[in-house]
Amino acid sequence: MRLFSSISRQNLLINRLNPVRILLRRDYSAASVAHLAPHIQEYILEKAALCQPDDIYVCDGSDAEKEKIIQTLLKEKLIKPIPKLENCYLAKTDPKDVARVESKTVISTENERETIPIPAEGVEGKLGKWMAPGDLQAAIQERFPGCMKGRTMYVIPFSMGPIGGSISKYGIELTDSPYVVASMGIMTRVNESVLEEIGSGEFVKCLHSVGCPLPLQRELTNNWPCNPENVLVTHIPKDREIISFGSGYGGNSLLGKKCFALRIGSTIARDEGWLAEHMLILGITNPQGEKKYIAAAFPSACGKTNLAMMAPTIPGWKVECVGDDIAWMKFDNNGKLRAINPENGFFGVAPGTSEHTNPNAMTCMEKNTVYTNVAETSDGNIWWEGIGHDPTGDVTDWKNQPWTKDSGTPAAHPNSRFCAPAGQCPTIDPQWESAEGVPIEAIVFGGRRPEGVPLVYEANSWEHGVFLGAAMRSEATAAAEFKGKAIMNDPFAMRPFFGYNFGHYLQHWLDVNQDGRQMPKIFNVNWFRKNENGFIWPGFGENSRVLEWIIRRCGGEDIAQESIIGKIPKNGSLNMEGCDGVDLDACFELSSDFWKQEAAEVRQYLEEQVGEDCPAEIYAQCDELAKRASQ
Ligand code: OXD
Ligand code: MN
Repeated sequence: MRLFSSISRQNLLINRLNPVRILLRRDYSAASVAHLAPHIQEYILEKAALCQPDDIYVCDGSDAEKEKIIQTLLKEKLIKPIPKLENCYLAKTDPKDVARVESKTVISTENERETIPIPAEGVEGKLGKWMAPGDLQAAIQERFPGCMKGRTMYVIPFSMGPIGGSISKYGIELTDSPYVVASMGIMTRVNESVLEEIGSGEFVKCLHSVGCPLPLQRELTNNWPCNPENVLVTHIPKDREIISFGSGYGGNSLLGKKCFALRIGSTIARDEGWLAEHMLILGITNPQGEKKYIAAAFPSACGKTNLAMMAPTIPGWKVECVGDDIAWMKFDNNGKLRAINPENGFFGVAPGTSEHTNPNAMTCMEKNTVYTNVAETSDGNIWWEGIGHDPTGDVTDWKNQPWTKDSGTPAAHPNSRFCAPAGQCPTIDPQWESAEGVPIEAIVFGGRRPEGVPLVYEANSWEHGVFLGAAMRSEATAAAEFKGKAIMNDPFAMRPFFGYNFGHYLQHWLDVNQDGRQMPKIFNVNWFRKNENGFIWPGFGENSRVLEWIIRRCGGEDIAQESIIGKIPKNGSLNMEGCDGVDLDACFELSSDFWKQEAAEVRQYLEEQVGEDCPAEIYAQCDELAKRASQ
């Protein structure tokens, strides 16, 4: 960590007038600032002048620095060690700061239509929120002046993707939260060398403040600084800039993740002709040793991490993990789609993760992990619902209250998380840091659909596949502020993460299908169909049977038959050896009434939400589905 210096108010004022010169006039050793390009200095000092921190530290990403940050967090009682786990810590947040806040997340462009399609009259738009540039400036001025008083501004140079990789991009996050520094150090590649890589080139500007200047103006809960009444997470695509205020949690504050890798990332991807998607990436190897890679999009909390790290139950097959949340995908010069996971860690939902559902995640988070809002036990361990065993010792819940099974509330918050280094996953793919990315054979969409949607089907064409992404729906998630189990449209699992108008996004997906490119096959899966006894399909490791079928289809095997919705497995083609008692007929039952209604509801959604911005091809695909279901 490099100490820049204490900045006096006066200097900050002067800095506003001539930031670069003033910085260089200060008493630094030439070597310590020589590597900072003028435009980086200018960015840092402009924001420092606004936020008025006491100090500025430039992070170098070293182990010594990590240790220092942990010590700071311990001193501030923001985290506590978990005695049973090596170098693991537990943070508990203010209960008002527990998830992404979609209602306070905006994109700012000159024209509203660049950001969101205009919904039909009287309909609330659900595909993102727009803010006029003038209103954004006003909102910033209401929140940021002096917001870091008494605190340190940390400068985090980070890379999304391997440093130097052809698909990678760089960012600099300025934050007053050491918790964010610790978490970004796991989730991204934080390294001084990023500053050199940026050189005089572009970087994504990320400003974050918890909005709690010192001395405190409100009492903290759990020592967790935040400003829930004034949360605002903003994106300015034309400037490649993110400005986030008031929340210390996850996607609101670890700006490399949803804000950069998806919202700003999708606009960069559109401009540069590639795809930035809410997708896991996995490698699957058959008993003959042939390996293929798949990217898969599921809405938040639908088991992406479990699928990415799955232990296959079919003998001889191996699944390895490249990433569990985000894929950046670019066609190479040979027309092959190649993907990287831009992240460096997993920010996984803890509840439901167990030795049964995800043994690899359990191993991955045994050390060097920051847990947030899980419960703790009196014998020095952590616990959550669905961890697969009873708690050992007395439990203190995520709100710091004594907890028993009769408490009537969950011990761990449903959106509690583990933040663990990806390299610790026992099944991390040997190619996971490949600079040029791994070749993608198949793209898979899915969601939580208790009714009507079969276990797996294949799109008839690229255009049909794009329609499947557009038509995605799923039960609501705890990862955002929604309650209950309503079925929500979540196209491409990107509804909270589009960086620009979804109609234009669909056109971009249609446009990447070009002559000379090897377009991946597209599939839809549903592990979550239910009957009166619960889930029909056992899920988890058994999902490898579905992946096997997908991979065999990619190899051109004649194991699919036409249906009203696309290609489904021919009878007997799904490998069910060793998996008894599954009602496969129920998994694949197709009701034309269900699909007629589904097509009608999807059309209504597209008409109301996307209107004339929705490409005609997508409406045509929807009409085709309705026609096939009516025959
Ligand atoms: C996540 C999410 O945290 O999608 O990954 O909400
Ligand atoms: Mn996600």
